[in-house]
Amino acid sequence: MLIKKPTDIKSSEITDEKLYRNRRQFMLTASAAVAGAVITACKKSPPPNVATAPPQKLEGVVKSSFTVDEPLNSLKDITTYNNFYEFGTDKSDPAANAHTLVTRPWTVAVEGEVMKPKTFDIDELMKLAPLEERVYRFRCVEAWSMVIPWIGFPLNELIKRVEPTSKAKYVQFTTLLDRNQMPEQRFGTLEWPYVEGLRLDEAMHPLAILAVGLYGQVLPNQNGAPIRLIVPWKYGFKSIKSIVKIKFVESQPMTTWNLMAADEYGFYANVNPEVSHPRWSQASERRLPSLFKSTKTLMFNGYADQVASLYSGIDLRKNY
Ligand SMILES: Nc1nc2c(c(=O)[nH]1)N[C@H]1C(S)=C(S)[C@@H](COP(=O)(O)O)O[C@H]1N2
Ligand SMILES: [Mo]
Repeated sequence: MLIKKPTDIKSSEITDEKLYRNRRQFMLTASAAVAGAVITACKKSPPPNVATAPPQKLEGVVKSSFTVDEPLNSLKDITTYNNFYEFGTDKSDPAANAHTLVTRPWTVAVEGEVMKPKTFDIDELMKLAPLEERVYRFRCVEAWSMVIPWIGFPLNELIKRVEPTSKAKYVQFTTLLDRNQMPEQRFGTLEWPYVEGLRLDEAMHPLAILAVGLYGQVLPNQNGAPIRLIVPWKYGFKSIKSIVKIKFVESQPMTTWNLMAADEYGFYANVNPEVSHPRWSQASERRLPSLFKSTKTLMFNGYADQVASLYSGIDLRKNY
């Protein structure tokens, strides 16, 4: 009789973005074992006794026409089912642990191939452009999705302010690196800090926003406070959280998931029902809180009319 070794377990049996087929896994086995033990131990301890601050309402938000007319997910769904590996790899971990993130003071350094590099204070950024409410479909590569009323402003508003040079072809985003505030950064779960990137024309697209809130209030920590990217036609992992640096560069920058498992996560990560991830079909999705994959996934997550032209002449099977 064959006994399954852990390495024989089909990756499709695993239900989230955690990494099992990674070359780095071999190098990290020891530290992962330690991390696993600590995570288990933490789960047994009582939940932290945190005084929950009342949600801060955002004033002067205008409704945008870039909005889908679909039933919204509840605030509870959006704030308790999260991927934010800096606070743990279970969907419930960020809600339990992200209270250690300190979001004021906070700065975002905008640098690289720009005429006017500048470090923005978060409160200055919040006033850079009128705050808009936009209801977007949000789809994770794990094949679940939500409909979320984000509050933010177009990323292109910030890009125009800093005046990219002719050498700026891509934009790289970096999350905060602070193992005291982000406990999982003590372990080799991912390579820290989390980084993501867009082509400059993608970043300039009016659908790409920097979000600072949702449901009328300041962004909850677990959703990437105080400022995170939202690119609604791409898989969730492109939407990097708790950004501290935005850098304009000449060549395609490294992205965290591509670095961890290049055969699973490409640079583009456009939602595409025709190109399956090795572990999850992308043809349909589970619209939370449903338990079933009964919603058909749309090309570019339903934003094809607006964004398909960005990819004309590109083979989306190769450039996944
Ligand atoms: N810094 C950072 N950003 C991140 C992640 C992360 O682990 N760390 N997870 C990504 C993934 S896989 C998804 S699906 C979305 C989840 O966003 P949400 O929790 O607001 O729904 O955040 C993305 N941004
Ligand atoms: Mo994701």
